[in-house]
Amino acid sequence: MKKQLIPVLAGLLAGVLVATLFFAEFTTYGPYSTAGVNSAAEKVYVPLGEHDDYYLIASGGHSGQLYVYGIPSMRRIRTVPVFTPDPATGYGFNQKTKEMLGGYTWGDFHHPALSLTEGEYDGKWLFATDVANNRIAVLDLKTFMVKDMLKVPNTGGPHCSAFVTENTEYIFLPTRFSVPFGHEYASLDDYEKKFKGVMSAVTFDEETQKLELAYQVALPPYSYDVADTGKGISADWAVITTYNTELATTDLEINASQFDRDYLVLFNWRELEKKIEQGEYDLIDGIKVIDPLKHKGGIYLVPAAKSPHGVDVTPDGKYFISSGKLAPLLTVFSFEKAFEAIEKEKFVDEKFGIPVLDYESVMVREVNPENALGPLHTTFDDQGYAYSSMFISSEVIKWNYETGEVVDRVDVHYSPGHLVAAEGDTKSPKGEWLVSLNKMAKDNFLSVGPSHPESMQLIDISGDKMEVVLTVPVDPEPHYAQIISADKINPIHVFEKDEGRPNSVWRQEDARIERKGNEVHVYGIAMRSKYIFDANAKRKDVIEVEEGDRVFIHLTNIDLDQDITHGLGISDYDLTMEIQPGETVTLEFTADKAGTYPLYCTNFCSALHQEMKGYLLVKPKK
Ligand SMILES: [Cu+2]
Repeated sequence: MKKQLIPVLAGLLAGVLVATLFFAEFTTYGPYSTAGVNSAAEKVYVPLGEHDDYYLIASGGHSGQLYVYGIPSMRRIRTVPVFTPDPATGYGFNQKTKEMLGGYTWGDFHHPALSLTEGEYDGKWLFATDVANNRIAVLDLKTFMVKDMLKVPNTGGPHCSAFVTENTEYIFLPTRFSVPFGHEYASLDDYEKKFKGVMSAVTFDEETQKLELAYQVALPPYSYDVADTGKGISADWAVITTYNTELATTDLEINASQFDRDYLVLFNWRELEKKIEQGEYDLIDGIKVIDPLKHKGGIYLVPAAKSPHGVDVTPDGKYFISSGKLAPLLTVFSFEKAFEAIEKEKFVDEKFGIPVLDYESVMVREVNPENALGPLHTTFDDQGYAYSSMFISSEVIKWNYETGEVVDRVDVHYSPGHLVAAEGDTKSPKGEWLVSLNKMAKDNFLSVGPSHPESMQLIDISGDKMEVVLTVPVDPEPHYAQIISADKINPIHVFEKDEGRPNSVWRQEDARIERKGNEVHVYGIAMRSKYIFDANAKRKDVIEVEEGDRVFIHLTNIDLDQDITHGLGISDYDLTMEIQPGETVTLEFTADKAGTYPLYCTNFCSALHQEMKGYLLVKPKK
């Protein structure tokens, strides 16, 4: 007995020691500390019947989707398809959205950008960019649906976009990779001569709800990373970070990290607009292109710390802060100093026709918090503080951008990329909340195999000390997000009944099937709990066509009640659609397989939802 007692006690002691160390580790942050449990939980609790105070609008990265969360609960409210087909909503399956996606089955949604009025979110539109397939989309925030999509030419991934000017005059999309015009073949030996770092200026017309390419700028063949627009005194300006100013064409890990400084591109978009008006551009494949080698002015380069990633303009519009991912520095630059340097032509060099400003004459201060590594992005609160993410040291640093003083630091888990504070990139940030978009979750959640989710952490920034109050998993991969006051967004509950809408049917007796040659048009109704495709048929819920027919099913959901959405799935035809209350949607396909195919409502709509079904009958060719 005595012999056994020692190992047992030793084991207990070791256990206590391990537990102490373990909890000591975890009491350094967030909801796991005993003292903080209630307050952190209370801070994020939103009772049933009440709603969150803010929307968090996050890009879904290479899922091609938009994620909508509520803050402070961090509940994921909706996944909205943007660049990728989505069977849950029929997006990319129905006629209109299939055409809009242009045949692509994925996208890489990098940055969401809310429309602005006088530098504030107006809650009307959301712009989204696809880094994989060079597209920009616009969503109507009354419906959270994509209204238009534009393919952007001459671009190798609009990574540092979209960014929007103070009154949504332009949405700018600088490329990530340089490519030759028209994506034509070119040897990489001709990189310097033939490749261009094209930035596109896109406009959005609220009336027609259309995006249009206004002009492009042929910037040097660097890589462009992130960007921001000015505010107030700097409202006519915008700034972009570059890397690979070494013009490396292979092994960028080494070859694009040679120089101690890369550049920020500083440009005056009013001046560029004037150039276009005055005809100072080349017309290339029908696109107006400003080439700084020929059309000088309005664009400048500012040297910045090695391979900068983020650049963010302060709410007062006075400074732009760049973060060098290969240098531990946060650099504060002054717009006023830059304007003065431009006026006095304090140029130290010229690159591809663009004057390079003297670093010292634009820089205000370098901030280098002790042991903080990998600064990426900066967001702002309502008290004059900046919050910067540190990718390598996995923390958020709170600092005063007027003095450079670091006032607080908090660990995040792990490796934050972007971070976002409530309306933190507008003229009037709200403070209150900050979300750290972490690239790694590692051990935070139950394991689902070798690939882990990313994580988002909600941080209370209302007091002097930042407090991590909630950690949630997230699908790959939010690159950027914006937080907007919930009261700025007013979605509709049902689509307005519009009897003049093409292909719509509102009275049951008007539902009909019309044949025009080998085209069959079904003008049908979806309602609780049935389909009416042909009011005069023996079986109103059956569509019968001939093999080879081109079929158009135009369906109107006449249930004008909130949340009564219907669907239509056709078995074995790989077809699905969603029809929201009051909406008319068209599904177009060729009936190329003869046979009997059940169809049914995919979206639960009533107690008799299971009864909402019918048949597609495809008569074989004789
Ligand atoms: Cu239904």
